[in-house]
Amino acid sequence: MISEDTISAIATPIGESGIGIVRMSGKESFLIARKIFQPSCGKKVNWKTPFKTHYGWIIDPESKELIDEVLLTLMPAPKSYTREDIAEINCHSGPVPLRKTLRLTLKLGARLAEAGEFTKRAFLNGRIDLAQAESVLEVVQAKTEKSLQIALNQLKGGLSEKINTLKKKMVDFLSCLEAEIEFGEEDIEHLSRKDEESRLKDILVQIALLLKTARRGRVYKEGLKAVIVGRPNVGKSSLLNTLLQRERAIVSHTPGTTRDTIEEMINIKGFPLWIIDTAGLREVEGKIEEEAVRRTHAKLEEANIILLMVDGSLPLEKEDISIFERMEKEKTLLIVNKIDLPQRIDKEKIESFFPGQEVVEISATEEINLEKLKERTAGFALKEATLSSSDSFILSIRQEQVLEQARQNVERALLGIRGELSEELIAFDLREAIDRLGEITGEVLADDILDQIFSHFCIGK
Ligand SMILES: Nc1nc2c(ncn2[C@@H]2O[C@H](COP(=O)(O)OP(=O)(O)OP(=O)(O)O)[C@@H](O)[C@H]2O)c(=O)[nH]1
Ligand SMILES: [Mg+2]
Repeated sequence: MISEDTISAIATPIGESGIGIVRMSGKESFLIARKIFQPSCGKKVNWKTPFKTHYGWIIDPESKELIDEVLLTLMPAPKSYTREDIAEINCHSGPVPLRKTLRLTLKLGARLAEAGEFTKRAFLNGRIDLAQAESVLEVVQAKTEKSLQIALNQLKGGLSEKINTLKKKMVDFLSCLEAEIEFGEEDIEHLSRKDEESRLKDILVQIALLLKTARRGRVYKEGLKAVIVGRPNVGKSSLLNTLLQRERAIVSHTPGTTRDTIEEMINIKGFPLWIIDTAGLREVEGKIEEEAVRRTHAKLEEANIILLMVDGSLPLEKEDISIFERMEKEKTLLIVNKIDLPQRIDKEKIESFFPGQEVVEISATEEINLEKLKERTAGFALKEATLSSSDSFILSIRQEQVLEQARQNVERALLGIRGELSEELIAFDLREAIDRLGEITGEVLADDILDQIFSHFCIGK
């Protein structure tokens, strides 16, 4: 289904840099390029030679105004990103030449592309399926090498393959059911209810597995949260700054320096990790100040890792202990800071609160043992995402919801079998589930879903 109109957009970010690209896709793109491009030194362009780059100038055909010195690449259908004729003009990247070149293409008959429309065409023209199209966005947004690997695996079709295998199993089963419905008691071989049940169970297990790997994959995409907590002045903000390698938070010797939470992302061993610095928890009249606790509490709730810090140069205080008591032990990593100073802390006492756990001793300002701290933190992160990246997938919220619906449909079919419901009803649920899987790869689709998906892309992608 090749589109009728030709789209055009600036495909690179606007700003001053080396190269900026205006890209056109559609039937008229070569024609428009021909009207505005003049090869240098009177050379001729062979418009039929594909994938050749031509050097020359963009000139307004009406006013003869010189717009930019460019390289023009022609990619004829179907061997292009969209499977349509694509003309890419590499301009000097400045807002003026790019916008002027774009405006010329629009004047000569192209239409401004919508967000994600190039990728949408690649999908509509059958070069990639919807799961692959969505992963283009994941590739662009990947924040670490690992999340990039996962996204690229999806772009290659890894997720689609899994979905299609699952779908085939369901279709096979459905056709057995349908044969039974059609031929009733006649002489075809019937599946026993027990066989039916075990086939559905197998399908359920596989959907559940996919949902689980997707949740883990999300760790690589969205990152984990590590919250630094402790009483005032132990060095929480200093640790944040050292991990970021810049002075993000104000550090001072006055307790109570940090008032609000500060969140920043770093890359720890391939995981995007949000480091959250909090206001010190202090004790007023024998109780931890409730307001600070409340503010920090919300952060602790959503934290995957708690970096609980004490000051090694001072004896343990009641405040430290009441903080210890409030933390979820399984996700807490205990840090003794300021080991560059003479140590006065009672390590045995700390360890009695965290039996069997390693206590990491660091100096935030002198950068001692930071690698070890990163490794231990990554260890926590790994617990959340124990799969190797090639097995992981990042499902978009939409894909996850659709897969969840499919799971519910299969579950209903299974209940139907157990409850001796008619084959028709079971087939109905199964058909629904198959349709849901089709929505992931894009075989079954409503128009507004497409618009919604591609609206997250940038224009020119
Ligand atoms: N010697 C030494 N001093 C440190 C170390 N880490 C932090 N400090 C000092 O301790 C003081 C408090 O540091 P901050 O990072 O502001 O402490 P905080 O925990 O964020 O304090 P609040 O925001 O008040 O809760 C500052 O004077 C830091 O320079 C360390 O590893 N060694
Ligand atoms: Mg602070």
